[in-house]
Amino acid sequence: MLRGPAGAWAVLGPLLWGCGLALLQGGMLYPQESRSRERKELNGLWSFRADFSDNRRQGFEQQWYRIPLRESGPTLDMPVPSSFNDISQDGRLRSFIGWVWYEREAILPQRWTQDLGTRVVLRIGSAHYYAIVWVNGVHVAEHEGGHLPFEADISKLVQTGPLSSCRVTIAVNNTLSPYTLPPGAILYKTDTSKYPKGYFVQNTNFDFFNYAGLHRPVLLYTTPAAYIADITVTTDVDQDTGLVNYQIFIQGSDHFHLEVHLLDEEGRVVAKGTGGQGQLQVPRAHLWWPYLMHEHPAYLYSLEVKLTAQTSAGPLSDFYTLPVGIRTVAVTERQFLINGKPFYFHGVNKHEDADIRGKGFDWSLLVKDFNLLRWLGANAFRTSHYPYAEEVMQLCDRYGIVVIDESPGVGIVLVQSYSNVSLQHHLAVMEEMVRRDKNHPAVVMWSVANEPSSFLKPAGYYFKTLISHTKALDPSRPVTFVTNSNYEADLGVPYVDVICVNSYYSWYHDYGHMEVIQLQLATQFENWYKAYRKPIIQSEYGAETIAGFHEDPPLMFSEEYQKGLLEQYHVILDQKRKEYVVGELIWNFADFMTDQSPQRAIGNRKGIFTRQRQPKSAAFLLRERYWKLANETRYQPSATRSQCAGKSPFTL
Ligand code: GCB
Repeated sequence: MLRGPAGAWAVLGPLLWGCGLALLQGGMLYPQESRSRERKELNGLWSFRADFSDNRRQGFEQQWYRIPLRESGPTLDMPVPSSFNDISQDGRLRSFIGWVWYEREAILPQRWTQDLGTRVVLRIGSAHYYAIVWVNGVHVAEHEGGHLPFEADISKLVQTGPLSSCRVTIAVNNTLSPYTLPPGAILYKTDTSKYPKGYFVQNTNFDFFNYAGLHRPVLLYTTPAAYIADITVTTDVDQDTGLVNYQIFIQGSDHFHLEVHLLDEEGRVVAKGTGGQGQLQVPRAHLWWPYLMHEHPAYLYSLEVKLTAQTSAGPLSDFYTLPVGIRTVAVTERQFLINGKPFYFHGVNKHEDADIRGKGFDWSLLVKDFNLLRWLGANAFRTSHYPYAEEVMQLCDRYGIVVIDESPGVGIVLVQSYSNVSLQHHLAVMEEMVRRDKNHPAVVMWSVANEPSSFLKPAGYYFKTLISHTKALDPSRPVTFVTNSNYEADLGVPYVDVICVNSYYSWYHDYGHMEVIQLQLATQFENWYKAYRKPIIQSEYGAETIAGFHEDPPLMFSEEYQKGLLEQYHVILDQKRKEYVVGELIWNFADFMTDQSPQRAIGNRKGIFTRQRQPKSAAFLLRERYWKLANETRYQPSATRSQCAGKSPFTL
């Protein structure tokens, strides 16, 4: 039976898809090459300087952006993308708080600087946390927030002079405040008998190292002056016909014509349309299925959009191709449905984290992680605790790895972080996130936060507003946040569609007593379910484990203890998944760096893989479990509706 509010959006979602769009101004399409578009990556070595001055403002006082950085003082070579923290041997840089400066020259093709029908855009994938950007000394952009892209149209700047190069300067500040996401606070230590004058530290309430810098690709790309600014696609299924609703935003011209073609994986046109908005119908559609749920998961169509526009510079064409997965998502009182079939999340929580590069994007690491996920038989992950790189989301679409897409709302524990200023910023971040990730079939649910103090009085209004805003932006997906509050005290959970609960039985309390886990976990599930009658995901559980530590009988921190603890959880998960538990996500996929503290032996060691991606014993245990779960929950299409005759099943 469909539950009230969730049921309503499950039914109305596809019809309402146009309404949410109106709230999203502007687009954030992934920059791609096409017949009308070029891109030039600015990855590689940049000049770099951290501003160690007492007030950290020397760079602004001396206007470091006006002349090449090397002319205003010494610089370091800094790779982009990468965090800057672990690159040098300078301990001060590892824990640096304040402004750092990046600079790089880019040579532009002549056409980009001479053809006024070309638009040149500078795009920064992620700058943590606050960024100011200049091109040739001219301020072009400013952005708050460390995990989402932003861009600046620099055509006018590069098309006005005889220059064929441009100098890009980016100042990045990693300071967090109670009003940023995630929140943090600078603490001045004023006792001069203990600390030097002006001494301060940054306190945070999250458990990962606050890596900073230019974490994702920086690039220049072009579009014609009249261009496809945004595309939004939602999908539905009627019997065996796939429905693809599209809406396209154009900028740079009021007089244009749009053609859309939907192509299957063989390149055959299966549907076409014209105009900025419409519905394509695909008879006998191949649905997008999660990994291991179907013999041919992750089927992607291509939506080819062609714009022909009249402009003052003459007629222009623009081409953009969007991958489209046709699938539905719905929530009932006890189930999470994908394409109308019960889906069980068996997967992991991750971090963007690795040796040396910190949170810097790296293709080798990315592909290795996806190979490990597939080896493990994981069908899902949560982007704990911030949106991951766009390239990660693209691979999830291609491999069928289902995503709970989480905002950087982690560590919202202080009362100030529930202020109007914080809420407004959080709403804006959700807009940026939905705008960026709305077209990914892999994304099946938004998570607005992790472990906030949702028992505090202002949390009720805060989460009600935040969740309803997110639903208004995207009525096609359920919304949640991840709680660790008591079920009776939580003021945010009434507004979620799926309850996501973190618990660390026999780890953060009852140390060493694995015998209490079953009772405590069963009580947890029963309490939440009785109170809300909503499906539940065990969104974190785990134990700190130093690879190579062995103790039998199991002791904390040994590989045996991690395995034993997981096994105790699995007993209850196996009972409750027959009722209303719809998923289990281990904490964590891999060990990761944190702040230094007596509880952390060089980072958080709850990974089932080490930070170098080698398996601990628990990885083999989970692998056996996940493949078994996959076999039990696989959807068997009837012979007549088989969607992939002649194709080999996807197995490892
Ligand atoms: C949690 C947090 C996660 C931590 C984890 C731990 O509840 O959500 O960010 O890393 O516990 O290991 O303590």
